[in-house]
Amino acid sequence: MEWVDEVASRTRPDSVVWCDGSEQEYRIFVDQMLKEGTLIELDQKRYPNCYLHRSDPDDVARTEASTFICTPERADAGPNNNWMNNREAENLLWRIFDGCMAGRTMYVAPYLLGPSNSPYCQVGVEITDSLYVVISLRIMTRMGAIALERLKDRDQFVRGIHSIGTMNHSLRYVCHFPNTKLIMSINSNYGGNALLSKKSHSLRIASVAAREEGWLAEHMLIVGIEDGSGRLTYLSGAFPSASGKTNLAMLKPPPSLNDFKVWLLGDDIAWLHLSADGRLYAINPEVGFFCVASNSSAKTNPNLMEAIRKNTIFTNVGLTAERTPWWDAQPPAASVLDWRGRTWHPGGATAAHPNSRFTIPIRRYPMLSPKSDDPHGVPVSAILFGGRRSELVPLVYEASSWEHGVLVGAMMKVETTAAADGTVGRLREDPMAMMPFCGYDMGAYFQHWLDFSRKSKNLPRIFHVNWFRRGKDGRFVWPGYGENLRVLKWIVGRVNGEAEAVETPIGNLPAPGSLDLKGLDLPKGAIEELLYVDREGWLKEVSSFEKFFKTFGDRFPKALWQEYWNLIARLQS
Ligand code: GTP
Ligand code: SPV
Ligand code: MN
Repeated sequence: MEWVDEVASRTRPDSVVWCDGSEQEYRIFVDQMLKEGTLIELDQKRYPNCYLHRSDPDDVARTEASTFICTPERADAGPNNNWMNNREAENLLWRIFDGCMAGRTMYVAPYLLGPSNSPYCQVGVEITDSLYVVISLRIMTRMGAIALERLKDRDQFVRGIHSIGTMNHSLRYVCHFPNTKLIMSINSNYGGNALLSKKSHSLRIASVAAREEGWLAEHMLIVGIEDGSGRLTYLSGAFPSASGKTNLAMLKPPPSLNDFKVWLLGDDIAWLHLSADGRLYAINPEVGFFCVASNSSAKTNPNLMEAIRKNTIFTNVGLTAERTPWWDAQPPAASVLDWRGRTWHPGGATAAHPNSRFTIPIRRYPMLSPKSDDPHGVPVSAILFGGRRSELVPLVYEASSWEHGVLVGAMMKVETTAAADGTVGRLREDPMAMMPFCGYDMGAYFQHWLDFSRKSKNLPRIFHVNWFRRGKDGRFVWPGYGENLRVLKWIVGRVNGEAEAVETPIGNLPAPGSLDLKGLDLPKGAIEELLYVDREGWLKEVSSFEKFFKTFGDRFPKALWQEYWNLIARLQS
């Protein structure tokens, strides 16, 4: 309460509202937004309790250039983060926050990350003047009274201060102070910049604590794969932003593999703790999805299409005359307004913004794992790293050891997507899909990963997958989506000692015939292309990482350099 008073005295709102997270309160907030025009009601018969939100056209994605880690020493943030001195940053930010809520209401939204009865549960409090943030937090986290309850016997919580400010792009800041567990964000109202529970708390602040306390806070999906015999194998997977986590977590088996069930636990963030049995157990701190609209259809993701029919906030999609949401993968519609509310003409720029998103309560999801609320989480048997790579990188390969797997994760690259500001399709490094989200020096982060092999002999196996290879015609070679289960089946087979592999310099690939391709009509030569290891190409690829790894200086682990030189030697031999 002292802290809330202090923030109020600096930002000077007209009133302060403490959020209880109730249904009734949600209705009041939604009604208020409908009146203000920050939400648009969709056809309530076809989309009950669903609304459209249009953001400021200049505020549609994470802005990495305005995201900072603020610590006493630059070295704490590493070359992977923008850095500001913590004291200077706080002074600067308080000057921008000064009086910024005048004429507005300040909302205090306490939230939990993780099940309330979990030893890994964390409390955060976000102060904000944005109702869009408040209603999103209520979908994405366990928000309200339940979190205050938890604070009764402790004062440990992550403090988040957010304001829409004036939306002045040049004064936009998303600043993280890991040492005091404080986040300050102003002049953006976009998901990853403004919902401070998400990347800011769950990853940037949590990753620093995770290193100190010996666990992992990762940009990962979590799924349980149940095969025909009822055996469950849990996988987690780190793919860069807009590169397939949600879609893999929501996978619907193709007809030829319909004896499988895929249970969802999480689609974006996983906290992993080592248990007494030496296994890594994963929980999803969130209880909602903030997921990509583009390409989502009954064909690519039928389970998602079912989930969005109720209680969903659509951000920056198009709107049909029937007041239904509309985006690229929807059947053609007459008279559509684009995401900015302007008349859309077929063939013009996309009606929905490429980074348009759905915010959905996880309980809407038809194949939610019965373990999704388990306080200890689920034991992970395999960790998948995945790139978005049109060339070179095969459909799947397995690392030969934990250490080799850490190198595989460290050597991830992605063709950039619309999830962050900047050019789309530029190839850049994104180790473990954490480049934008690791709250400290990634050299130390790699060491933290390596350290797990000293603590346990029972760690998950590590794999790399790539659904995004393109042929000479520019089209995807692999059908992706539900068909990805064929690759997961091989991975499940590997961890259970059933599937065959061939050794190659980069790792173990499926032996001929060991990938289940029954009922899949791939063009001739496609699977050979997808599983080909081009030594020359790989030598170039691996060599390109030397410069990147050197940016971490002494903090880059010696053992990882050793893995690196071993890989180069294997490729040259
Ligand atoms: P964030 O929420 O930004 O972290 O993204 P994400 O990793 O959850 O990605 P998501 O599953 O939303 O997929 C992003 C885009 O890639 C969407 O347009 C998907 O339709 C597309 N996509 C996902 N899986 C596949 C696949 O297997 N093949 C192809 N071709 N596209 C895919
Ligand atoms: C991502 O960019 O990885 C997302 C969306 O999942 S955001 O919440 O903006 O981080
Ligand atoms: Mn993400």
